[in-house]
Amino acid sequence: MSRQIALFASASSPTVLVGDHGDVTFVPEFLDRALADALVRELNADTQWQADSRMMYGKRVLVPRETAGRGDRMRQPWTPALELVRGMVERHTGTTFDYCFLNRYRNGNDAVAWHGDRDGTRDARLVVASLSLGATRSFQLRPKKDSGLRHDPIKVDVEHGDLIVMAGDTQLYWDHRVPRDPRVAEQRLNVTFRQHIARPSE
Ligand SMILES: O=C(O)CCC(=O)C(=O)O
Repeated sequence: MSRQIALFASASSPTVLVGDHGDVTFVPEFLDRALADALVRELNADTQWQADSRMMYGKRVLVPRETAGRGDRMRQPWTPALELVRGMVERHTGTTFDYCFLNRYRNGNDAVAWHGDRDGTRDARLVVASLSLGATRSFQLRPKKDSGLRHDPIKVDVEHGDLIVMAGDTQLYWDHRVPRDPRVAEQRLNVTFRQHIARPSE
């Protein structure tokens, strides 16, 4: 199956979304529809999603989306299509990834608030490659409050099969989010390919 699917895969030339104190590129139609559809089928069939919670103002609240992790040495391994796509993303970025973090936005009421990935950690400069599947949603970037940068929010509609790559200083200077959009009735999945760097003690 993977071989057949790979024949249909395509990558368009990237568009630079952020080039100042960060490096964010957007690749529309990184996956063609057949491969994107196959990935959604596999992830829907075979992922144990969990409802995460966060402390907010002293109360524990559920985050408005479901999450999961898959990858090397993880309880949930790569699926065949995910493994294939990991290879494509690795070739595109020139980076290796050993796990991915999955978000499931059940409809437009699910969202992720402004945040940077790996905030405050020494891994903040690692590449994060973010793949969109399913419903079209708005992916937004803005400078962190303490960054000293001035820039209006950057907004891009991410569609089924689109890829966003965040590299360099992005996570140090920029936050990103996917806001609520009550007009959206369909599910969106997001796969962020990441690197787990072993600590000396591991
Ligand atoms: O769903 C997305 O496009 C963004 C996901 C995200 O920001 C994250 O997993 O940290």
